[in-house]
Amino acid sequence: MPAMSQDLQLNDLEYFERQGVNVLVFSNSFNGGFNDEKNSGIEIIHHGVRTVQGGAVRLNNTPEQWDLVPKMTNRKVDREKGSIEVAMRYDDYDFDSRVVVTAKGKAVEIAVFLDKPVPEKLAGEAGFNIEFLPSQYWLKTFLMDGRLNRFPRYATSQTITRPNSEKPRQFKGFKTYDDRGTDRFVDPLPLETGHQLIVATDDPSRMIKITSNDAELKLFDGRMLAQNGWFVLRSVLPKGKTGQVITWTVEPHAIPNWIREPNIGFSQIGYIPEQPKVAVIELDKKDKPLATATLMRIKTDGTTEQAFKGDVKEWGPYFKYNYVKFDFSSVKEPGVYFIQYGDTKTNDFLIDAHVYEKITDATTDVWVPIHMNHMYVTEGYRTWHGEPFKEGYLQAPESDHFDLHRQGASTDTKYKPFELIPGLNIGGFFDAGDFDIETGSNINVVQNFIRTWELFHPQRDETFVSQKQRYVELHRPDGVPDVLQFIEHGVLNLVAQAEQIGHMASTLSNSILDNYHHLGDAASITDGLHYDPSLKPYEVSADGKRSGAPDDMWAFTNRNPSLDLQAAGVFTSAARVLKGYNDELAERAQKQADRLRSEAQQLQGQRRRGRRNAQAEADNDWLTGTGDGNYRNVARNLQTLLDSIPMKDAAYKEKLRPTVQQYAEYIKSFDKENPYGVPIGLGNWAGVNAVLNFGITVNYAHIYFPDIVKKEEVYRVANWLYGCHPYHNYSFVAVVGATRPKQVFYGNNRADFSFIPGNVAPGLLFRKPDHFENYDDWPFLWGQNEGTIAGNTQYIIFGSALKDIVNK
Ligand SMILES: [Ca+2]
Ligand SMILES: [Ca+2]
Ligand SMILES: [Ca+2]
Repeated sequence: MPAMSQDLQLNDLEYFERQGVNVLVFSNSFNGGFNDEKNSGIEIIHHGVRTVQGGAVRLNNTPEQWDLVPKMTNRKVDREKGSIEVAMRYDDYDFDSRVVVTAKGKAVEIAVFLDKPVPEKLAGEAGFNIEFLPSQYWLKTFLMDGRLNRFPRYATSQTITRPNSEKPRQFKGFKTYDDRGTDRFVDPLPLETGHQLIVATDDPSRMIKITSNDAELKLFDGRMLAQNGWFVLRSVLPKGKTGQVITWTVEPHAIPNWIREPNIGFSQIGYIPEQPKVAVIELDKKDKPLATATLMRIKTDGTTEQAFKGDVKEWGPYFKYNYVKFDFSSVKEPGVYFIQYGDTKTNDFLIDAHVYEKITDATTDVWVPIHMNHMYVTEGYRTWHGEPFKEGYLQAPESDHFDLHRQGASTDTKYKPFELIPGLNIGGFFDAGDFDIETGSNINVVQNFIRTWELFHPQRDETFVSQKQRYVELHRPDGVPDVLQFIEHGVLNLVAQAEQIGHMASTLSNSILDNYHHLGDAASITDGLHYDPSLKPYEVSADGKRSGAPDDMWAFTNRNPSLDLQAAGVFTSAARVLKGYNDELAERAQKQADRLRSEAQQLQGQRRRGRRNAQAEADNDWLTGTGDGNYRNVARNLQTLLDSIPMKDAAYKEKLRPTVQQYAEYIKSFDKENPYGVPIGLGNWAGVNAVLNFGITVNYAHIYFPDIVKKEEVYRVANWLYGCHPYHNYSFVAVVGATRPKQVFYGNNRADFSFIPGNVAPGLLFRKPDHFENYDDWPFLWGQNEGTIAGNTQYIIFGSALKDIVNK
């Protein structure tokens, strides 16, 4: 009778479960891409929140993102014993270990086994670690062997330095730190040590007791080295021993009969009177759905009244929760409302004809200009950043890079490795929470702005941009529509790449890891002086123009003809748009478009000759509806076809009709797939880009074929973005969403637990096997909280189209 049991049980999804507690053992494994993403190993989901992760054999007291992570080589579930065994390996050190996790009543036992002793090089360094989410533990009490203490709000414990030779190798041999010539690294000292730790003795929802008789427990604060560090509990593996070397008993407290509070999903920005209004209510699987819910109205005298009472309809289970819906579409009277379901009340929201009017303003007026590279950006009394990268960009040498880039043996340019490529420090946009120029993303940005401009001609002017002064000021109109200036700014960098390099760089990015994780003013990432290898480290030339700091950014220049073709496409459109505004740039863009196109076609010609005919045939089948009718293919291609409508004749549009009919079916298919009616991504980066793409296509399909894709469909993605989604009901768009937008995002001000207005979060990160998550007190997981320049400009198209539809 597992459902009634008070003990932890191994369930069908291969994790340990009791009411209020889930213990996952490598349901999510470390993946090489970005190394430690704080998403892997042994994890605890405690009363609905994933508060513990990272349980594994690690090589540091407080591992950082680029410290080595173990590769899982085997995972074995033993139902009879109620245990999960994981084998892990560090190839760099030829070091294997095993961890066996076994349910023992209300606790799990974690046992670490070694078949061979810890390698000499790692003795005293390798240990079993587990990590606690700081924002869920800070200011709470803990007890170590009876000694009381409190988790610090900010990193203020103590450190020592040790010789670099004692530090385990970091990812690909990179270093996350600049030792200032000391040849020593910083190592945190423990907050406490002992044999029994009880965390959060003052909070039953977070209390966990950890005991080890055979090993010393050490508690560290990982934020001493990196703002995204967690509290780490570890036991160092003993030297020279094999067999069962460490045993911990971990007992997460469970609140008796705990049932998660319902999460009432609704649109935080509110609803226009005539649109469908359906709240999706996420319920604990042990929660019994109520028969009705009510919509309450807050009157202008401050009193409340019941505006509507309606049935709650069951949708059914989706991953770990159960879903019901409450439809209050019949309420059309403008006003201030909230939803009440049992004892749960939402914050208030509006029903009003104007609720969509400002949805893109924060993104266009604030987020985008703050991400303009090579400019000084100011707002009122605040400077967001000075002018970055004044020393320009060097030709990247052959290298394997930490942000997933690569430079091959040949530069494909006239420049030698480390030679200055002139003229690249102009225009362009910071990629995301980092400060590099991803060329592909910057092409997308310009495309997105051109699409917005050509369809909707937004005249909004809230930003002063002077390329001459390299100066941007927010909320200061300068007589030029901002979108035009953003297009110009993007094109300035892309055209410079084509002119100076001869083709498109894959990226302009950091050369050293210890300034890649920069948090602060972008202008201080590099020293602004040209790197001169003849100077000693930390030395500046007598004329003050060169330094021995190898911090200059690099241009990764391997030629990619398909990227060149993309650039050629965007240059052609940009030339059209910029004509009459910046004729000189328009001409340069057109010239590069023509050159890149013919060169790229020549380069691609040999490779693609065979493939091209087959592809053309497939496209034609699909366009005429004689293909396999695969909805996902339809979805992928429809946008491109819709975009061509203004340039083509009526017959072209008619030919699209059957495809759009298929697409209308595809839209409805999501009502069966999940309770929210949008495509939900399960990848390591949450699915906002797919959701936005879907929203844009639905909007355009409605604009061109309103008889097939009905107006009511265009609100699906808006609802999702603004709060009708799993986990919580906060808006994913920073500051957009009347009373409750998300509070923290992975922007470049994330160390302040803040946001840059208008940012769009990736959204709900799926953790295997059944958990959706979006932290709103911890910004540092990029997969759920980072906004990108391409995604946020996609949002501008989506929002512009939605406003256009609503206003018609
Ligand atoms: Ca990047
Ligand atoms: Ca302007
Ligand atoms: Ca420099």
